[in-house]
Amino acid sequence: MTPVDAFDTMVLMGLKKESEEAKQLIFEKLSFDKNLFVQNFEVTIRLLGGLLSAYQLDGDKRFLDLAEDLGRRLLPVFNSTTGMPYIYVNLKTGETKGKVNNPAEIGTLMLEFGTLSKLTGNPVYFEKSKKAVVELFRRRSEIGLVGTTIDVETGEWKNTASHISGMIDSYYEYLLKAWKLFGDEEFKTMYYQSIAAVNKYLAEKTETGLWYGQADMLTGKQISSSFGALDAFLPAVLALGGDLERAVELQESVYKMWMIHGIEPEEFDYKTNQVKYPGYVLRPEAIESAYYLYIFTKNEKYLGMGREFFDSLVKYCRIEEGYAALKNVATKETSDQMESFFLAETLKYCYLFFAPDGVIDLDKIVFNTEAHPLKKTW
Ligand code: DMJ
Repeated sequence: MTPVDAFDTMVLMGLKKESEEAKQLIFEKLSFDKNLFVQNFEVTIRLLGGLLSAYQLDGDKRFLDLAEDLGRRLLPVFNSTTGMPYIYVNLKTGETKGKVNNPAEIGTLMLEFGTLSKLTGNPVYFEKSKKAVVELFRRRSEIGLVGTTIDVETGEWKNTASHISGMIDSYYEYLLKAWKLFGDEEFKTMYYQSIAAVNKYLAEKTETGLWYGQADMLTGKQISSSFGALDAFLPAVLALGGDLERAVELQESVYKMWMIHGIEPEEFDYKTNQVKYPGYVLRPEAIESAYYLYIFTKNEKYLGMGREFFDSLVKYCRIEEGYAALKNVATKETSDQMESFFLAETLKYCYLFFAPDGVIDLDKIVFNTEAHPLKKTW
């Protein structure tokens, strides 16, 4: 997982020796012929997305062959009655499990499966991942919100809490980005309808600024004022969707949350001002949003924000062996953990603030949710 997730970051940074080593390692050792259950969403965004962007950046066809082999093995996830995917699939047997899934894991497959179809000429990946999203969107409530969990066999909602946090977050991101990458207007309509409901029922202005909380998807009634590190993806998406005003306002709140302890907590209650979960697992979202705002506004303030975020990573998370997640952002106690998204995303966005012009052109590429750049070559 790690060399694949990190490969394009190394390429963009011009780390030739390291990327060459990673490439050799991938071709020598990576095999999906394993009797193993994997989580479709994680494998799709990290491995399938990583292999596709590796292919587009490097040109070696073996990356695409690996991606196609993986894509074929993941396809059985869509064999539910509704067409929405199961959570897990066995890479060898095609057996599936996990029928209670969530919008993020159902709706964050389109960019990778769609790109695989475009690059291989086989439409099946695009069609199945699109049907999954459409089926999910169709089941939104009358006021336009989705819940946290849904049974992919019956189509029945199991948890009706609506929010922009983990388990829903990147569903919105991919509605917008699927339109940007494939030019498919149906995604455009689904995104703007969905984000209107999110802004109406989940956004809230308090004396500390603009925040997004949680509400019941059926009634729109607020159930929690929790905001967290994952929610910080939204300013980037709002900006990409053209709503710079809300993006700027929300990024102010994200910055405030980061500054409570000099590095952001996983969860925070914006009404009580209490940190609810004090860990930091090296997440990228706050940095990613600052990067998008820098690109879209050209305001140097976001460059400064990027530098501050990066400096705090170095100050609190750098250890001899790499970078460590924090158990507690107040005490800065580290844990023995570094997720691969730290290399795929967090460091990539940090670097891009200061990268030479032209390394990334947001008019030509779309980042998947794991920061793998996908290029519209079709
Ligand atoms: C990443 O794997 C992706 O960004 C995903 O959308 C959310 N979780 C992590 C980073 O926080």
